[in-house]
Amino acid sequence: MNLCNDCFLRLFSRRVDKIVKRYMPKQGIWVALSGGKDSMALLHYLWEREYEVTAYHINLGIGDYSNRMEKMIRDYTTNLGIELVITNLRKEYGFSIGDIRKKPCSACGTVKRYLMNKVPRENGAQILATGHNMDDFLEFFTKNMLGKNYSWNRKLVPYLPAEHPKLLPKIRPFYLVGDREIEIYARIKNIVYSEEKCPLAKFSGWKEIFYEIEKKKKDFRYQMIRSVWDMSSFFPEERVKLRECKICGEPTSRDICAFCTLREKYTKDDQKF
Ligand code: Q46
Ligand code: ZN
Repeated sequence: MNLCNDCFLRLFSRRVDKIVKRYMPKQGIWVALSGGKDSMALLHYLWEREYEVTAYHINLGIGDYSNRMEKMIRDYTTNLGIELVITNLRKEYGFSIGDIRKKPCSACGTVKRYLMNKVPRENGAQILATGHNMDDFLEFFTKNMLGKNYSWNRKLVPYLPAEHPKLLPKIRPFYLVGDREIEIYARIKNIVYSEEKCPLAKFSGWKEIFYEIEKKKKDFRYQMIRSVWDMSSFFPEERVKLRECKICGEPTSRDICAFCTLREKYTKDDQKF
């Protein structure tokens, strides 16, 4: 669509506000920041609308890349006057994602899910907001369908209520806008973010395919995500009984949670809990 900046910003806000106005509390909002465009734009969006937010960043210990992200986030949140909480995985838990050779992204996912729930909750958060966007969800949906992981599609919604007293509800305000829209928004608003990709990231190619389709089928991505949202509750439910980890007390479906298992495996002997 050829829109002037004002019309673009109106359309962008209309789509984001569909989620924010429906699900976002006014206080106790923690925003997970990686340093990339999505999370930095999300923080800016909420800050501009005077939501009371706390920024949260995890230094994952992926070489200098993690230190560069941390510095940029520190500078950015200081400029906006937003409180920032940082967890340094290596210093606080004795291991880092840079140490993990086998499937580091899967371990990283475990670490982020765990800390992004535990740290905000222990500090009074009511909800966790992440910068996941429409294109991310379309990619998850496509992969879930191809891998026959149908039940995982139940979670591809803009708001996930808490399933356990120790789990925070999650909100994805950018559910109805994608990479390209957020890039334009960030450019218009002069938002600082890093274009550097994590050195461990793998190229999937799915997003490029969605954009190719959209060249021929206008509004393809938006129509698809609306359908994913509508369909989510029709997918089979995974019945997992959550209990508390015997080591850390956080919710898990096993005796020992995935985070404590990782920590036990990768923490050096002298730093073990
Ligand atoms: S999972 Fe993998 Fe990302 Fe973690 S190790 Fe980097 S690429 S940051 S979203
Ligand atoms: Zn645990």
